Amino acid sequence: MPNKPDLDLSLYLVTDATSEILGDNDVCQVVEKACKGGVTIVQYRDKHADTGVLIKTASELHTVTQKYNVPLLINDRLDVCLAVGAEGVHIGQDDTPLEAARRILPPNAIIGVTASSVQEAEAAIQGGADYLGIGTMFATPTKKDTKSIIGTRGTQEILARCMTGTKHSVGCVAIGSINAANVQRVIHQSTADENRLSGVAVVSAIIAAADPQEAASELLQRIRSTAEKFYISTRPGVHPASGEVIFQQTPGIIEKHVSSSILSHNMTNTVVQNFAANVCLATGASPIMSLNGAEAPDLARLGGGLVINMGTATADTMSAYQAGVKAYNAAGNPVLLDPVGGGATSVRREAIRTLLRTGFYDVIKGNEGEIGAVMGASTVQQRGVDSGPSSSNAQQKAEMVKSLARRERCLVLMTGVTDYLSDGRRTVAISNGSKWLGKITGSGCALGSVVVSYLALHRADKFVAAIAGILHYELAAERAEQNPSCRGPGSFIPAFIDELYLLGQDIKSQDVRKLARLE
Ligand code: 3NM
Ligand code: MG
Repeated sequence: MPNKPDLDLSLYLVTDATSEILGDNDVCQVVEKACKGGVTIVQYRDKHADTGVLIKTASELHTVTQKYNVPLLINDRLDVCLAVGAEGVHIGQDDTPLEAARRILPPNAIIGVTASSVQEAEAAIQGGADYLGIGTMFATPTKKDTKSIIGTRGTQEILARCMTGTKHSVGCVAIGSINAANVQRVIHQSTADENRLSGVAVVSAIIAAADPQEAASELLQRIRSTAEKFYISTRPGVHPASGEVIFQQTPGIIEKHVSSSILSHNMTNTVVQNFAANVCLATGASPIMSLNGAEAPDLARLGGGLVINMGTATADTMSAYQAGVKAYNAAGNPVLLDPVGGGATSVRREAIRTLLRTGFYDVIKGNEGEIGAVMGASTVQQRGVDSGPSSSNAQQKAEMVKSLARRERCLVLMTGVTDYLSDGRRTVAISNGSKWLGKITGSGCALGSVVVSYLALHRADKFVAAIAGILHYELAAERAEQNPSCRGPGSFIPAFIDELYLLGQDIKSQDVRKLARLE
């Protein structure tokens, strides 16, 4: 048996004996298949069986798990653990208290404790728990009496306090509706700085699977490749570019974009569709304006990016947005969330909450009120979707984007006269653009369409990719405003489309360093 310090929590299987999940299958056979597929630890959990049955089944399970060198823990029942000599127990907050369990079990027994809050986690660590089971991540039909649904944000708060990345750490697994489709973003979004989940615990994703071995092996493979697929802004192993390096890289990225025909898939409102599509074309991307969730999986595989522009959050569009983010997350291609008018109505606030729960966004882009709404801290009641008067200074805005970027583990772009972009580590203020951008409809939405195709194109560093997209857009707007043909918002639009195209043609002869107003 592995010693306690070697406890591998990567893929933690919890059994279930109910017919809805186990069906007619034999739990020992299912666990054996799961062990073959690579589960690293097993918990025998049966809330209803008689003690005699529990001991018999646990003993049979132990024979299986020992064959695969996988520790077997017993849910709640110390007596069953002792009776069969299993490696340890898992206890909930209402079960035998940790210190009593420690006294009863042999010194090398593994004891895991369920924690749903920072307080419970701290108490369990103080008490010497070997690992924490953090939950409930998402509501699950498997356990009907769950007390608190904490999501990735609640999990992140616990991890931030538990120092899972240090040597005094305790391993943590999350549980509740985790499956192959969401496991990577759940791990990514739960991470707090260096503190990440050691793994995830699942019941139905393996027990109810048609092929438990295949399901376990797929889950494990995804868990192990999370960092390559989901990262905040810099691909693992790529040194984050800053200052001068960003200026050096920008023209090359823009030039590559111009001839890329990269897909910019927009789920956006009818008001801006035409303008955004023209903007995409002029920058070298290939736009598709499709609000059909059913075709999102096919489109997601084409290597482009998706804009979810929450302009009209009806039941129909919401299900399309959700299908969209799931499809792009699965394909590993970027998604930008534009929470249009996010703070204006309760419907939109609820829509933001739903969308944040559904998937991972590489970029969250909005004006100050919208970013505030996403933070859940908006005190300003928005009137329409236009940006209202600003209530904070530059420092506060920079702090806002930085803290949201850290919380959601993505890029945050706050648009305005000055745009603020942060990946939680690097924050930049960009003061290029034109006053006319604020006088035409859809200029913010179209910027999202451009940023997402730049992200799809330049994968090494999303922060640098977003800056290149923003500069392409805003330097073109400046040139359009200076063009004699531009007399106001109406004539600005065609001049702007022209300049988006022309800037792409002569970007190599431009001194981006001199033109860009970056801080
Ligand atoms: N404990 P599934 S949730 C056993 O929140 C259990 O502590 C939970 O099942 C907790 O992976 C849960 O099928 C069931 O959603 C998880
Ligand atoms: Mg329990």
